[in-house]
Amino acid sequence: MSKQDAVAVKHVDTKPIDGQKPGTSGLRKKVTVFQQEHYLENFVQATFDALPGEKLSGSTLVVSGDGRYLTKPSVATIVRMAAANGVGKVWVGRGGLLSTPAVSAVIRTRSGGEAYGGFILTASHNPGGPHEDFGIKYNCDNGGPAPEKLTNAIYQNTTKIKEYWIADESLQVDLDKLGRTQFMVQHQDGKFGHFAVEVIDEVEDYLRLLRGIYDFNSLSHLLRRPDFKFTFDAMHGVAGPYAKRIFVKELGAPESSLLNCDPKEDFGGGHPDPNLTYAKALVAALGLGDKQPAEIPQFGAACDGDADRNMILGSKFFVTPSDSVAIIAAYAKDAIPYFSKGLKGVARSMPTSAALDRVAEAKGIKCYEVPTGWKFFGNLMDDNRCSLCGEESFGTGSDHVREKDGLWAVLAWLSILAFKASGSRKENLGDKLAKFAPGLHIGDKAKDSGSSGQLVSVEDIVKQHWMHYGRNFYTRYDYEGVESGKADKVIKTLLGKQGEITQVRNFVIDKADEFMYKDPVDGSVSEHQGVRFLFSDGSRVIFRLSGTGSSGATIRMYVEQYVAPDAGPEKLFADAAKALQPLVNVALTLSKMKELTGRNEPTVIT
Ligand code: G16
Repeated sequence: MSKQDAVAVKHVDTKPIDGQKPGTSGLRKKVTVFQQEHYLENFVQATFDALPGEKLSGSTLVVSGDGRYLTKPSVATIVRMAAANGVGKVWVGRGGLLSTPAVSAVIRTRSGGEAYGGFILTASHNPGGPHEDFGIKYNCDNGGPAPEKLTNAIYQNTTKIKEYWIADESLQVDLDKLGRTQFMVQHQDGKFGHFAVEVIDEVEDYLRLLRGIYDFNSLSHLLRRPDFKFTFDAMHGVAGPYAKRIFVKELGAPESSLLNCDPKEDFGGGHPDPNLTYAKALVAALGLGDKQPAEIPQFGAACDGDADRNMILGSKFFVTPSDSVAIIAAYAKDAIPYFSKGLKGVARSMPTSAALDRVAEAKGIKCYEVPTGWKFFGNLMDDNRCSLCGEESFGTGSDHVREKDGLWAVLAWLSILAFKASGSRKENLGDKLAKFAPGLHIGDKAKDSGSSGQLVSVEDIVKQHWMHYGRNFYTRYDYEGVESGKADKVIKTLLGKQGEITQVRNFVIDKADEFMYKDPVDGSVSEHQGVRFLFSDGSRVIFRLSGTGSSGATIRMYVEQYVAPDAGPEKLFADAAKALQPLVNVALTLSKMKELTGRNEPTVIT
């Protein structure tokens, strides 16, 4: 492109807009808020201004999102601002689409890790559409979400911003067409610079990474077995194109295994949060709904809007996210080639159950406990302290990227199923049970488990795990859309009770505090990360306010109780809701939830 055709950079006067403080994972607001004049531009300029100019100049950035309403115009705006701020090249996924873990993969691996960082346009599991949510976050050159130091600097910049720079509207690219478009940009100081936009295949880099982690041959063998039925629900989020390419094209699963795999700007009117309340299609298909389908698959999974969360189901069986990461840790070395040398260490967020700690202890590796937010795992991974992480909030992942990774988790579970079916481990839950509790049966498939080539059900894998490590009964109550003042009062009431009371009903309080985290790598301290009550029998109740909502407050109440393996199958396999009811009542009493919020029931129970 010649200098005559150069795109001019404009300078635009602006002023600070309130409330641009990033939450647990970026800035999430209603679409109508993002549509205010200068709203997106202010945040993007504040981010550029928080990055070192010498690093940004001539750099490569990734810009893409989960396809929700406002994604494409926002990509176009950020691309024009990147050109104006001296960035050399922008990679955009086809259609403006890249899943959150795929952005991390592109930053870390494409062209040998050339990218300096990236903007991800997503409000994750929150609904989309003209009246729903939008979001933006910045990821650094390690592929992970910006640490608090950087998000604080971005926020400070938003409170002082006076101007931003953007290239003229003639800088346009067809986001649906793969390929590179070259531009000449004329900056405000009259200098010229080169700028390129490359629309890249949204799956390719991510798929290449997964191929190096999993045994695609054995996964393909499993998915092609006529006696194995699998269902994946993308909830109309960005996971769709990845599922089509990976499960169907690469691994040979029938196309009919996929549900809701066409990305939609409003997620088909649904709430793209993979849990028992919102993943309705999957829950019904796996026999966990009101009606029983004629044929129930042995395995089902769903991802959220940006494909970083996952839910794992077996036939009529739900795997809690806390159990899921513990079970992946238990099988990692045997079932996943990437981990064949063993795990360096593992980590979980504080409210996540301690099931993972028990596996770590058995394997002689360290288990780190960090505040809620994937960004806290990044330092541990960068410092080679941990290779596998998980959160109760349906997030699981490893150090292959620096985001949680929904499809990775699905492949991890399929690898465990393939491993169990390969007959390499001669465990037989039926025999074990017969010794343990004569006369107790947990399903016919259990009798076949471990025998050569026989499929082992998800339920049996989980029950075997509990019998070996014990079970951390776990539930989370969400009170969504609570008035902020009332939610604050609940937290204040709980803090007020700490130190004041020592026992609630039969539960003796061992320790009560507000969780504080000191990062072992850089020494940074994060305070006020959840109110905890730890009881003498190892049970816990925890309260915190969600950091991912776009308006009002969501109170999360986490309840956990451990039952040791020697308690026997009847106690270990008991119904979780019933087993936890006494402790749930304690949590409700402590928090005065009903009195202070006026809510008799939570909105979501997981
Ligand atoms: C984000 C973070 C997660 C975190 C979750 C908690 O998830 O990336 O690490 O566990 O928020 O959300 P809350 O603060 O609402 O409890 P996502 O999937 O929304 O990006």
